[in-house]
Amino acid sequence: MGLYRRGSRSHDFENKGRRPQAGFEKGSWEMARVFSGVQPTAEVPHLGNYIGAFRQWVALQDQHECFFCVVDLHSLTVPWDPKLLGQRSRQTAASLIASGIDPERSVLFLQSEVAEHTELSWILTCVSRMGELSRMTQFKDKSRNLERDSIGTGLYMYPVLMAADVLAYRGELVPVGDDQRQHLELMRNIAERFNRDFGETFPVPEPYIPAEGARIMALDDPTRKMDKSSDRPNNLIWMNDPPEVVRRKIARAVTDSGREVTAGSDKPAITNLLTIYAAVTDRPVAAIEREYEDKGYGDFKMGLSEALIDFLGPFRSRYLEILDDPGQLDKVLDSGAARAKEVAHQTMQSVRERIGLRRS
Ligand code: AQP
Repeated sequence: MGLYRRGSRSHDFENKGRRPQAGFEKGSWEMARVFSGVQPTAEVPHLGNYIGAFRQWVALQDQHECFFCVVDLHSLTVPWDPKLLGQRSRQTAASLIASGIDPERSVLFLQSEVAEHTELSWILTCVSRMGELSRMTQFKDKSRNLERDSIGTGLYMYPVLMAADVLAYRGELVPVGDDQRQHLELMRNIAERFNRDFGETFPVPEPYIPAEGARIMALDDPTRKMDKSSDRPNNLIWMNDPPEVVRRKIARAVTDSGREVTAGSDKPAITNLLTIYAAVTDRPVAAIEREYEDKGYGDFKMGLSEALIDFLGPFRSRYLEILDDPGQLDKVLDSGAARAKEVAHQTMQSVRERIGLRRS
């Protein structure tokens, strides 16, 4: 390896010692095993994926043992195109490297290439309860407009596969956006139940959710989350949006009444745009509020567009560069899968032993 440069941006989490910085949820890890994943449900991720998840992943890889996964099996829980899936998995892996994931420090792989995820998922299915799965709001949201008879079982079982993803590596810290909070709680319950019934096997994973930017909202509706699978193209900024598209989407972004550029519960749209601005420029929201004190929404939106364009430019060129060398990307994913398999295989040996899957 060694052909990929380090991420174009490093965030100020670096050199902060071996503990999660203040503002993150519980935990004080010196050195943890980190696991997280992203679904290949689009060509590239959106800005919400980056701010809510990837930028924490990039920072964590400096001091922790990290496993990052393109969770292609998860993407089968909603309708998919078999002709596109493989390509999207590759593009999503390239997006992670372009965002700053360094395959020399982090294990990067495709979920479906490590069969232990599905094996453990079945075992954990037998440890999970219908009641707890039925309470998952993401399942309720995604199945709301479907007839009961046509709701895919995969959508229902999604959080169990997610628990298997993390527990197969005995993951301790799970950096995710706020929408995954409830799934993390379920994962913790499953781990605790397994440990109680079969003996201490899994660490109980802790969520690692940023204090700022954990839920980036849609540009066209600040009451809804920025979302890949929405049918409203102006809800999001794709990581590879060209400058003219960024300018158009930001110009059309919903604002609040008044003209002051300030964050607050009465200004959900401007608060969201300020959060994005702060994240892509590594500045505090208060500094941006001060910069626009005597200016209106027009100037603010122009400043935000240019900040986004500066931020996304390096991503776009690295992403294309990585896709241009498919052999190198294959090497990264092959070696990632081999390392992941080694670890997951060991976990499965103890799981099988503990639950009695053996000839005796
Ligand atoms: N709007 C968001 N704000 C902050 N974080 C977000 N994440 C997703 N949306 C936001 C975080 O990104 C990581 C990868 O997400 P995923 O691919 O697993 O998909 P998702 O959480 O179901 O949401 P998406 O990206 O909008 O995809 P679809 O529409 O396919 O469901 C996760 O850590 C997630 O929390």
